[in-house]
Amino acid sequence: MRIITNPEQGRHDPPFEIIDGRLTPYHETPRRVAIITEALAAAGWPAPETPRSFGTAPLLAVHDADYLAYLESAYPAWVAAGHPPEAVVPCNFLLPGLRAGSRSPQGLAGRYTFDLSAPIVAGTFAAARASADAALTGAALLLEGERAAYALCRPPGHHAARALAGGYCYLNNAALAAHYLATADHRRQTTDDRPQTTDDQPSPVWAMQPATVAILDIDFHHGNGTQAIFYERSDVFFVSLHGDPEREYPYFLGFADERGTRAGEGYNLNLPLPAGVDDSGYLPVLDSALAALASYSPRYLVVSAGLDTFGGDPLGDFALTTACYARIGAQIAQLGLPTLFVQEGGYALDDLGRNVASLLRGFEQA
Ligand code: SP5
Ligand code: ZN
Repeated sequence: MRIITNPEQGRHDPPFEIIDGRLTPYHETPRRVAIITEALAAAGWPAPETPRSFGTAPLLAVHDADYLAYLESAYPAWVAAGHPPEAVVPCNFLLPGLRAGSRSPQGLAGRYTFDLSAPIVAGTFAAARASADAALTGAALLLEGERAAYALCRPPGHHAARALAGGYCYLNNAALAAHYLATADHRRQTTDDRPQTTDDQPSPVWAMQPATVAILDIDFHHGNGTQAIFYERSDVFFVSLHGDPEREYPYFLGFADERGTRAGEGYNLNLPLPAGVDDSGYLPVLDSALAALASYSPRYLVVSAGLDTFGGDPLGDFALTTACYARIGAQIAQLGLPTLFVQEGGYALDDLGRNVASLLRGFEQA
């Protein structure tokens, strides 16, 4: 399978984060890409490809324009205001009962960020765009007929919502790819020169029958951003296995009773799991997630591939083994769908490369 990653992604390298009240070196480091790239090369995969540039239009389909403008301008505005050059990190958060008026660098950071793990440095926006381009290129490869692709994204994306950064995420790579796949037919029809429909004409068939896409999120943490982006939509089905938010980050979404609203009702499935889940506890739950996904009959599959479910991960409390990722990959392959793997979390640096290789090899050899 083809591997896509962009050297520009390395420009995002924040110095620290604050976890559980402690100042900590940043877990989501550029070394993660080097580690994965080296492991895949050692296991015989072809060299990674550099993504195409998709520009701003696909980003605007998923994220708000004012949020994108913030991501682009936040660092220079922060430094110009005399704040320390290490990183943009909010001290205050815009919570219910407070007013969104302040356009100061601190006011905007508190409005567009939901935790202390999404610092913005000079290269953050360029890196996030490069990462999004990798995911969009993977989606384009599926549209061109590839069976599968692996977008080696970082920064990751699944915690980022329409206008919120958090949890190492700025642009939601998996959501961008899923939306791109779901609207491919529509784009094909509207970018040719056939007459546009007017109000008194019936909608054309392609507008009534969008391609359906499923997102399977296997990162240890619930993909709150992806869920929120598609919560009212029926053309993208979201299913996630993750640490129960009753005890784990992101705490405020990811419960089993979140099933989607309005047109999206029934198109969101959360499977929160207890601490210590091992291979034998995880794989049957994955089976049920895949059964639900298959009954939706999607045309494409996007996998938010986090490896922080590994037993040795510093941020997760599951106990999966390297061998389990091959079985996860094989089970996913059984669906027989064009599949895009999008890299999310995974912080056990000594094992991360082997775990990714196991997942992709399991998929390819199924
Ligand atoms: C993409 C991704 O995986 N983002 C994760 C961000 C998690 N940030 C907060 C982690 C809180 C960890 N809590 C302590 C765990 C000790 N077992
Ligand atoms: Zn995670």
